[in-house]
Amino acid sequence: MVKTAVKAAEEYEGQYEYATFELPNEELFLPGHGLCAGCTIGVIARHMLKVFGPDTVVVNATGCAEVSTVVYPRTNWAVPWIHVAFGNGGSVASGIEAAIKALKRRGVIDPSRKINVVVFAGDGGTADIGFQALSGMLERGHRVIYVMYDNEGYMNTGIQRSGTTPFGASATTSPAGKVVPGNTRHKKPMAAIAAAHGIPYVATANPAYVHDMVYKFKKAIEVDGPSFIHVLQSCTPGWRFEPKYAIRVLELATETGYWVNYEIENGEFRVTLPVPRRKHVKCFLQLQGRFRHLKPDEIEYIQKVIDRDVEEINRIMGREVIGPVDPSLPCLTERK
Ligand SMILES: Cc1ncc(C[n+]2csc(CCOP(=O)(O)OP(=O)(O)O)c2C)c(N)n1
Ligand code: SF4
Ligand SMILES: [Mg+2]
Repeated sequence: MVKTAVKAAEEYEGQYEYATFELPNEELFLPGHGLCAGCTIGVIARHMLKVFGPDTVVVNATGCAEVSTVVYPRTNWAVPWIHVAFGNGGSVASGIEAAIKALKRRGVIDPSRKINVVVFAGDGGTADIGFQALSGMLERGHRVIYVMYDNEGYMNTGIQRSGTTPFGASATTSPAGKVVPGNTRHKKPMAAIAAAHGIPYVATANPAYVHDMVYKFKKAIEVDGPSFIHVLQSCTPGWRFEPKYAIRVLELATETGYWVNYEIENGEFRVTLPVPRRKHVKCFLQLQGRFRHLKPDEIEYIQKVIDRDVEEINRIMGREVIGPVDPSLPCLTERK
């Protein structure tokens, strides 16, 4: 999959860089966790820590990432880690960052030591209940990397909808029925909302494109101020796909334009993963049970919303970085 992206990059010369740095072999997110088969939280956490390194404090809000990795007396985190409430990741991380600064001023911590503070929180813990803590943290300018893993629902508590659940998805609090086609609201654009705070670095990422994701993690730690990375994350029981499709479904998110990988660096917007020709959104939807009830006109409505968003992105970029839907593209291609 990375090769495909690199090929696209060649076609769009000059717009696209990949991480050229080596990742360490050392694992700081350890195996033996209780995440479901096909859960991509582990892919995100593992690569995040490879980039951030051992001098990192992880602030983990209540959610799947937390309950599946710290079952007493075990932990999968080989770095300092703190569990915080569902909604206060931004506040706790702000306090930790301020405390590190104070200890450096007093000479308790070597002032030259670079310690990364990262919030690792779900979509519910970020876009909904944790929103004000996040906003305050961004506004005050703390040097914290906020990584929001977005499985598009409250998965840990039984698949309730969240502010980032997409239109048409069936969840336990937005069930599809005869009248209502699942969730009737649209996904909250968290990266754009974070960017509106005027922070130095904002990005979207997709674990199916690991090079692109780690490149963004790397950029985030180089920033002197807050950064926000919105990462799409596939969830086997919540999205209802076979575990073997965990990465394929994420690829389809990008290949259909449902999910666009971009960054906003000091206010400058850039698509980091161009898609010259898009697949129809039905390719992404039909792999997942949560969309299985959708009627053709509802699928076409979702397609139209994506087309409109893509048009806007191309307008901002000043050229076509996300191409038109090509109906000849197969949804899934054979893999060896
Ligand atoms: C104030 C409060 N309300 C509700 C809960 C119950 N609760 C714990 S985690 C969670 C949902 C988490 O959703 P998200 O942040 O998206 O993480 P995910 O489980 O999807 O990984 C809820 C509702 C809680 N812990 N605290
Ligand atoms: S419910 Fe979803 S997010 Fe939670 S561990 Fe399982 S696959 Fe991951
Ligand atoms: Mg969630």
